[in-house]
Amino acid sequence: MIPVLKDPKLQKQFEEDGFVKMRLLNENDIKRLRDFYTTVQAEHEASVNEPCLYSSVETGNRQILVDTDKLVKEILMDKVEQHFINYQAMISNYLVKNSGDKSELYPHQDLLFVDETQGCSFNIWTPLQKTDTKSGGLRVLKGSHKIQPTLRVSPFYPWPFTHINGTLRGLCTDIQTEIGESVILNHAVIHGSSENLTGQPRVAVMLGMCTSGCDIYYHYLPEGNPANQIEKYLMEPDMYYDLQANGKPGRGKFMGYVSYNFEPVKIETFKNWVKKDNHFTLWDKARLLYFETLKSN
Ligand SMILES: O=C(O)CCC(=O)C(=O)O
Repeated sequence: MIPVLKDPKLQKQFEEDGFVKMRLLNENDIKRLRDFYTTVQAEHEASVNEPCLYSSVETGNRQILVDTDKLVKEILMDKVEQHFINYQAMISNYLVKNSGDKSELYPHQDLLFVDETQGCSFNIWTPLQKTDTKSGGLRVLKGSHKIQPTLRVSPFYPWPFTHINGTLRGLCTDIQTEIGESVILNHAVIHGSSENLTGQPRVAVMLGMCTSGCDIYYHYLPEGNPANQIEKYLMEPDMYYDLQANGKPGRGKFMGYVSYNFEPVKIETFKNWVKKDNHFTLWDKARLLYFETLKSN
């Protein structure tokens, strides 16, 4: 894999686990990001369709997206330059998780942006307050980006892991972050976030990144289209400002239709990954391979 992190140890960890935690920002940086959020908070909250988790994209306000991206990059890109190599930055967003006992985000993967045989794409996820299992912290299934290649399209598709989602959820590792820490998260790794019970919205900023030199794609499956009619677009990062409410790109070069078989991952494929993966204890391996029925929730 072409490295994206300068530190070989962190790169190795990122390749093996699918994520790595780093301290990139200081308290003043975080304060600037918080202060700006207070100026756009009302518009974020007014646009909430999804009661638990919402992002700047849902405001439908291009100016908010442009201004957010400018500020995030002004604050973050120096640090990115210090720690990353072979990268291109895409766009950034606020990602807000409301407080509530139904606010857990179940395991999923993020969209596919690049040909993952050639490079990778990832988020730099930076919460603006401490996070843990009671305040919307991230949860990651270490190494799960290696289970099998996947095409992840927008806005909806039959996720190939749904039938074992309950099992995956139980295998995730909770990540705690202090103020100023970021999680670098491969878009292909299975992840979610824990509930937020703080009584306050949990606000994070996310900057999308990918390996330099990779073409950036967006796959759109219009509601009702069969899986052999996925629209594939070649994108420039700023084209993500212009996604329409239904998820269709307003700009982007249409490359043609692609077809994909979204069939559920085979239990045998999952078990082969468990056998080979070195994140599990011997007991977990035995349990998953021989004793337990994998479950959907
Ligand atoms: O911010 C969160 O709670 C979840 C983030 C996430 O799942 C994502 O970036 O895909």
